[in-house]
Amino acid sequence: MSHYSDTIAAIATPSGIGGIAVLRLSGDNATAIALRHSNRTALTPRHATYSLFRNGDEIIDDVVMTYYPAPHSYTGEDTVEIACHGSQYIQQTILDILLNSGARMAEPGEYTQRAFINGRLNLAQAEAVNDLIESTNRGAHRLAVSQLRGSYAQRLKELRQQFVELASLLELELDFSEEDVEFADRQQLLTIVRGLMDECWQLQESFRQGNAIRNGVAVAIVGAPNVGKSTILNALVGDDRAIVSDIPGTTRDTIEDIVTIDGIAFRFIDTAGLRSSTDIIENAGIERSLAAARRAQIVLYIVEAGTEADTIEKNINALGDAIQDKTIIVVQNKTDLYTPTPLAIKNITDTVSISARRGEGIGILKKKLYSSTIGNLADDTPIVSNPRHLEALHHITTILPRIEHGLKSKLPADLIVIDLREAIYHLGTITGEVSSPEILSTIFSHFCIGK
Ligand SMILES: Nc1nc2c(ncn2[C@@H]2O[C@H](COP(=O)(O)OP(=O)(O)OP(=O)(O)O)[C@@H](O)[C@H]2O)c(=O)[nH]1
Ligand SMILES: [Mg+2]
Repeated sequence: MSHYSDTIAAIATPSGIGGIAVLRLSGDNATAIALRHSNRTALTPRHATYSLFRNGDEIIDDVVMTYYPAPHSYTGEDTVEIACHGSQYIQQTILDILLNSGARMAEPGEYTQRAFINGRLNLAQAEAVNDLIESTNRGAHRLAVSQLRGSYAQRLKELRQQFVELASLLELELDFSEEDVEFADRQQLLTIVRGLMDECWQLQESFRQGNAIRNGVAVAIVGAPNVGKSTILNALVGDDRAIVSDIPGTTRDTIEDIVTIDGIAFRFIDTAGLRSSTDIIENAGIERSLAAARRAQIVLYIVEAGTEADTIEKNINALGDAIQDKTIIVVQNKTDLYTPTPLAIKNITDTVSISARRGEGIGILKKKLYSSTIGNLADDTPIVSNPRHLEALHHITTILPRIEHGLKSKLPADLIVIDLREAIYHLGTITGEVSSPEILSTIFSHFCIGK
């Protein structure tokens, strides 16, 4: 049974001229409205039916109508898709006619919202539909597909269900508070709380990666003047993007370019060489490279191969808070001239030796960039990419230790129940068991009409 009484209509394909365009009708009257304008008397479920589309006596177009009966359609409602010729005039005319025949114009994302309300998708999956439509690279696409399959939302839903049951048992104890009974198994609750804590931590951690996949990773290229930073940018981009010269201080402003490595967009920022200088313009450039390092997730610290580890460590430390908590990769450049030394430096994520001029080692550098972003995540590891989910996870991970503590110190059930209910609420906002009208309308307003 559908929860909506009205039938909605929209053009589902992008605006503009195409070979064909698809309009969608969804709701109880979808077939009735479609047949009113067809020369057919019935539509066979899941069959493509060739038909005229008429308005009274006027023939508008030859179309194909496909009928998906409830509840096995995308929205869970009776749905008819009308494929017409792609002229904008025809699309618009057919839409107007459908609206005049009793359909209502769909709101952005309303089809997916109905799919959610009718239980066809959970909320995380519904949001992933939009990510799928918006995915512009392989990484983002892979992410949306895995989220659409619902892996982690499904897992959280199960854990939430276990919480709900235990919370009910705890509440039951409150009704018998005189009698000092325990219905809820404290040990079982503790085990679930700990399992959930692990799960939430992992999901939170995965956000960094998920975010990188969706929005790209900023990589600052920093180091002393003349070590080959701009040459490295050019080698990564595969183009003469930045000016290279043997005069130290060549790069004075920051230069950026984007390179996609295995589906993830990396935004490289070449910066002015770092050194103390009395040249005012160069000083301004150095300030900018520190700012670039601050903005970046990954810092490539470039040195000439063979530079002493002590010197490198000292210079990196001098960057101070600009590189705190960053992934730092030390790149020993100019291996065609100098021999790289093994480096063991604290807080360094990785090292790599290259010759930017000859293009040697650039492939390895790209691999290291990729793996330090994605970590050692297997392809099917759930990745949280949705800021709304992250916020809910933050709430949950602050509540869970309280519950754990409460259980260990044998706090009364009524105190534990309060925290438990709160955790249950936040879990529900991810999977959609809890969904306020505001949450729903913000989510679905980002969708396009027709989806
Ligand atoms: N032999 C050799 N020379 C290199 C290599 N990479 C860069 N160079 C040379 O080193 C000099 C400086 O290179 P740049 O890329 O301009 O160095 P930079 O770090 O951007 O310098 P600033 O912008 O001045 O800070 C140029 O003459 C490059 O051709 C390399 O791998 N091998
Ligand atoms: Mg330069």
